[in-house]
Amino acid sequence: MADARSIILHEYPASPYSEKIRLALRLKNLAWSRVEIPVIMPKPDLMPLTGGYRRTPVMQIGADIFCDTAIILRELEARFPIPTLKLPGHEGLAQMVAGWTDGRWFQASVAVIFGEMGDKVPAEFIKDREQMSGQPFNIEAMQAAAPMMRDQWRARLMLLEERLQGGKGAGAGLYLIGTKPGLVDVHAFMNVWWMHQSLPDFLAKCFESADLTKAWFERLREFEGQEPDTITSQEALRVARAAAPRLVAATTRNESQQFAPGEMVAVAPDDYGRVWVEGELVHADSQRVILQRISDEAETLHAHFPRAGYLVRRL
Ligand SMILES: N[C@@H](CCC(=O)N[C@@H](CS)C(=O)NCC(=O)O)C(=O)O
Repeated sequence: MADARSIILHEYPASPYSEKIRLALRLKNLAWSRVEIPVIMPKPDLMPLTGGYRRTPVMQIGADIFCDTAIILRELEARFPIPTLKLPGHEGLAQMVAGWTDGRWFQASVAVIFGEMGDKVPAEFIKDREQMSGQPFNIEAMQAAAPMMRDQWRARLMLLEERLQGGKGAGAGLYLIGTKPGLVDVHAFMNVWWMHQSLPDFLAKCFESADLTKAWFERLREFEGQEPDTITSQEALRVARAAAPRLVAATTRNESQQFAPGEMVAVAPDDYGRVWVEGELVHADSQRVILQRISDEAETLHAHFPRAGYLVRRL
């Protein structure tokens, strides 16, 4: 039974970004519930929680809603610091690595995986992703580029191998930084996991010259963690309605746009799915912005977004 303290992940099984969070939850051995959300719009029970943010995953704890894996991981680390994934040597670096795993490497995964699926990609999916990105989701172009993108993909995987080789000399080599799994591993895991789900033969071929990366991937996959409960989207709304957002000091500091608590602002991702979520600014610092929103279905909510990769403007 989910309650105001439960971690509720709004996700779908095939989502690679959700796998980052599922892995972090397994590594931390946390209890969690899940709501399976649609792969394409509409997502009618998610919108009241997020105010329009549509991407996957979204984490909910009571009436606090965390949009984007960067802020989800930051919050999990803050609320559940043991065992920590923020290892010495990861601070800041993990999110820099995420810029690479979520950017160029993810784009290579998209081209390889959808290029391979070709005609099997459903028309509604293509339409949805075109609407989300404002750009053509051109399967033919992906098919044509797939052989070159496979090379790209493997080149990126081999950087993990180099890293693990380097670590080995220092007596480690089990994880990307040192002997324990941390946030750098969580980010790097995503594309490898997605390829494993989608094109295991291609991944096996890449692994032929990447023994350490293969062992690293298997090692991370062995963490079992706790099985989540599946709850309905209606139940998640009920949890939000029954809860109050966690108390947070209304503060802003050194804001270059001089935002002050209480102002009406809007927040949107700077890449795709650029829906502006509107609300009253509660808190802003260099890595987080919190908006207070009131929705008919869930009453008062706090929506949390990262700063890097999210635009904030005064309404
Ligand atoms: N920066 C976001 C990216 C999330 C993302 O792009 N997720 C994909 C699914 S894995 C997505 O939202 N696809 C569209 C959708 O699910 O509606 C994050 O780190 O959470």
